[in-house]
Amino acid sequence: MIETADGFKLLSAYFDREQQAQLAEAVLERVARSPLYQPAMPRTGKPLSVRMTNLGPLGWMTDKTGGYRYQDHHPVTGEPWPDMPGKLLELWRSVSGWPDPPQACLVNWYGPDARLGLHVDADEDAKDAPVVSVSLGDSARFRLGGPDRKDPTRSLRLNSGDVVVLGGASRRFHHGVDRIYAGSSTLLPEDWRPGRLNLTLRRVRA
Ligand code: MD6
Ligand code: FE
Repeated sequence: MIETADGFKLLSAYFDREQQAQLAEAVLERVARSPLYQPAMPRTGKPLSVRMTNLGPLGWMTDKTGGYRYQDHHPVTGEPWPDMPGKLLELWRSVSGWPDPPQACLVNWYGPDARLGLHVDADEDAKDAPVVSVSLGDSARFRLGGPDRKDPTRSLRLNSGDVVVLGGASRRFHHGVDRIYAGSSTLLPEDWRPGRLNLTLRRVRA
């Protein structure tokens, strides 16, 4: 486990293989009902390489016309997002240090060539609640910087079962995913390989 004074935590192998498999099954069953869609950048409409869906009362999304936002329904099906699996609520209670439950779980899907540019999670009114993330499937190279885009960054490998907490000052640090190590995990069912799932739990409303 890595813990730094700025509130960043990496809980390596937080979930064992059996727990990862149970969590993946619970998430993929929900993704079957609330399918991944291709988000797009505000204004330009440039597609992101990561595909997304959400679980819980609110979901984060972005498209050309509406920009970055939270909404209570799937943009394609129009249905409410599925509930969050109990295991994720339990994880939040154990590691967030926050009294209220998460309101959103963003499900990010990375194929072997997907990446996520350096960004700050800044679309939440609840700016002080931590963000808790879980990685499942193939490993990724995660980049963590500082509050300023120009701050130096370091890279960390995130493996299946790892949990990251961005709390305290690190809640406003830049971060992104540089690459996926395709084929590094056998956790996910074959039709989901190669690839990586990342789940991020958040408080949204203040
Ligand atoms: C990812 N994660 O690991 C992308 N954001 O695929 C994030 O963007 C992230 O891991 C906020 C807090 C933790 C995270
Ligand atoms: Fe993020």
